[in-house]
Amino acid sequence: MPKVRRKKMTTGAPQMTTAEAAVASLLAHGLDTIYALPGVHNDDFFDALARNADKIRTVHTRHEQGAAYMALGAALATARAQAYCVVPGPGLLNSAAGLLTAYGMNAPVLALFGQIPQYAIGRGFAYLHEIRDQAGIIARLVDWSARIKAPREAPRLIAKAMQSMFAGRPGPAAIECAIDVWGRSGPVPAQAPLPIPNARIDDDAIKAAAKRLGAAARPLIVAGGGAQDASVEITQLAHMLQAPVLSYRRGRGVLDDRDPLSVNLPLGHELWAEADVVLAVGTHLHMPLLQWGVDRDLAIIRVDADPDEPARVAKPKVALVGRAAPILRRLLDVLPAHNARRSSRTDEMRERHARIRKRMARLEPQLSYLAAIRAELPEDGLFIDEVTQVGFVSRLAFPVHRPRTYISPGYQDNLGYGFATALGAQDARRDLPVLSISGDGGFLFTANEMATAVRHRIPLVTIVFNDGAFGNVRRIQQERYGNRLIASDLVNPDFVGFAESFGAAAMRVKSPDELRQALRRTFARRDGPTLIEVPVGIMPSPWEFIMMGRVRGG
Ligand SMILES: Cc1ncc(C[n+]2csc(CCOP(=O)(O)OP(=O)(O)O)c2C)c(N)n1
Ligand SMILES: [Mg+2]
Repeated sequence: MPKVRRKKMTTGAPQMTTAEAAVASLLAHGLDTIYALPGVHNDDFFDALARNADKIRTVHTRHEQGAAYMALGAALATARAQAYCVVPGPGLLNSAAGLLTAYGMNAPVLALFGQIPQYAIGRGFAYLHEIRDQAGIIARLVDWSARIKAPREAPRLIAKAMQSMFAGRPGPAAIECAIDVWGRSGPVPAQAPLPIPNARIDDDAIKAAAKRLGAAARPLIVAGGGAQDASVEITQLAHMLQAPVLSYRRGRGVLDDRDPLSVNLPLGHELWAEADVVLAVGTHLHMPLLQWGVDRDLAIIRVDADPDEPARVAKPKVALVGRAAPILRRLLDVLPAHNARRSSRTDEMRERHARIRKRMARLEPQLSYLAAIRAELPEDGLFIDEVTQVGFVSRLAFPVHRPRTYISPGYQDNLGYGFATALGAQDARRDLPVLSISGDGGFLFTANEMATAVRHRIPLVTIVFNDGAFGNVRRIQQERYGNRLIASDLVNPDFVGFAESFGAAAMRVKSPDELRQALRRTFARRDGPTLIEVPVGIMPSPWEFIMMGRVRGG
């Protein structure tokens, strides 16, 4: 029976190679760019890209991690699916940190991996780039993966991959294809993009949530990465409830930081201690649940795209599963009937912000450098955070005004993700200024991609804060390990000379004021990549504002 059906489906279907079918399918899903590094396993696929170069750009990087991170940055900056393609074995592993980060950040990144000849997979014949159980390795990195074994399978599997990247918790998907299958021809049936299923909204749960929130005396909203597309709804809810909105890394910008109800981590920690009802939207709630504590006086309402997420650490009072925006719109409809009369918390919040700001004022020069950046980076420009001193403070104190304009690596917090991720963001959003910050340690993880930036004329502005050290590690060794320094000093290139040697613009600035002037000049030009080196000394620790203790539940 299945055989008959298959025959019917392919009757009259055009003859194509697997590679041609895959490229046609990417185009059918709206992709216009692929980040890639070629090799013999994927030559037929790259030739199909070459023959479609007027429809899909191939941005080649200098290392596979660059390709994965660029696809990640492009996905985060556009909220659309993005793809990268690399060779199997070492190519796959080189890209794996990027794919892992895409998983942690719920980013729709499609990885296309080559494979050894189809007949030999799993047999250990020592083919070029062979790796044991490649499919098994991939299956640990993403939620959905498959291998294309014949041309006719390509459109369906790519459509399924695309669907999986947006269904439930969004995230990456992966497809393998053997070296001898990419070039094989056969009939290829048409396949339209598949619909993205969304969970039915549970009206009983909406009512329960509305009742609890409406009656709350000290409501608090916590916004994570899953709230980025629900900015309008969260802003309305916050005002309706006079509820502060806590955001840290991935939720920054969901509520405009000019709104006094937008609160940072240390203020959120205080408010968590006082809250009677918490509405957590698109967040693991990792720090609150695992570090700050819960007790019976706190009712938690979770909104999450992943049905397994809400009850993972502690069972919430109400769980709403699905995309945040439609759920919150329904909640906004029902809430007024249950909402208590509320007086404005503006004055209280302004006073509390002022107190936190005063405590954090010692975080210099980080705060002044961030102020210089904010003064010059337009509101809709993108800021790409890194695992560095200025980055840590940015998570607490860089004012963000719009959703999806602050990109931070989330719980992987992997050093070296920033520069290449920012390149992808800037490549995909050439209409906006994109600014990347790195430490000297993190920058050299993907500094080779400066060649990619110049080759593809990507006008990214990169600031490298150079303290000649894995500064964060060094400070921990100084403070907690009796100053026994190990593996934390760094030998660096002349960063300005380094960037210029690729043909990028570069300059060195020595103060926040100089940085501001350099940024103004650079943003006015935007005709290619620019590196700005900022030599810095030891910076004060931000950790007391990040790793905070238990305030509930004993
Ligand atoms: C992939 C990865 N490797 C190692 C670390 C551990 N780590 C965290 S911060 C840091 C040092 C960062 O140095 P740099 O980029 O120069 O920033 P600085 O702290 O000096 O500002 C290291 C090694 C990490 N977070 N991620
Ligand atoms: Mg450093």
